[in-house]
Amino acid sequence: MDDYSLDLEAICSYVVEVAKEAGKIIHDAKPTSLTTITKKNTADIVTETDKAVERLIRDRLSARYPTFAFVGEETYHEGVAITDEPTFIVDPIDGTSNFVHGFPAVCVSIGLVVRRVPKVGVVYNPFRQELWRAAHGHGAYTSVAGGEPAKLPLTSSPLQGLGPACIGIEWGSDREGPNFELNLKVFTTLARTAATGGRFVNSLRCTGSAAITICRVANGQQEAFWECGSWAWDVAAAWCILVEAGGIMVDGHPGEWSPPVDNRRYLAVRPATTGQREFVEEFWSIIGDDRTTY
Ligand code: LIP
Repeated sequence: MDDYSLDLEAICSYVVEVAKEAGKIIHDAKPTSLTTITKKNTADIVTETDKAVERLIRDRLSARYPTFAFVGEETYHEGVAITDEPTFIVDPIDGTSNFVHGFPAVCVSIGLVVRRVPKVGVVYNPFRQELWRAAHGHGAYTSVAGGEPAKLPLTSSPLQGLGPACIGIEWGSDREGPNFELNLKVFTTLARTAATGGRFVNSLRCTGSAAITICRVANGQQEAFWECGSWAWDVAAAWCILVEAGGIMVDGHPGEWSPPVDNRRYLAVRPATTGQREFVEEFWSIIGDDRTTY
């Protein structure tokens, strides 16, 4: 129980049921160009399935928890604020571009935040039947196809800086201006050799789903994930899973070690016995004084 007297484990179990029901709709959907709607640009899209799934999740959660607030990607509009009250933060389909391409890195992401801190997280990929779940204080678990849940992290060793790191990045939908320029600078610095001014990291990965990538970081399978410009619904659920696994989430810009869930700039670092702080400081040093507009 926390200070709102919430049974977080019971909430998590119910959210898993809802995520699986939503996942069946996503799995059985057949998105076409007719059901794909362009939002800001062709890299920022939504489908009728996103909207239908959000309606289902909202109905289920508000019937069971009528006093909790709800923020969903597809019903969000400017002015909606995340308050201190218990709030479900939902991305009905994280990885919509993957979804319309039939690329199976797609998930339902349902988080519960209290005082803007993630307390419950469920991420479910219906195409791989891969589930991650966590409730604050109770650990994080993953399972595949209904198999035995494994406690996270699956693997853990000391962090040894950027050099040996596999890092998740995303291109996002801003392809000009300061946000794009900072992405280019960070990506090329991570990739370049030391002789040409870079950090020569082991590898960069771009899956098209922030939630799934953060869960992989929580698993211990990638060292970090960095994105500026994503939204609370992309990260809220996976953030809880990451922290329960022993990872940390800090600001994507230098300085803030405890950002709020709607920070829009995120650096997730995997569970490790040592080296998390040094890893973050090394990453932040690449950004320096450059800033995005988020
Ligand atoms: C997407 C993210 C992705 C990010 C995109 C977008 P969507 O979520 O998960 O990592 O780069 O900008 O926000 O739109 O598929 O729910």
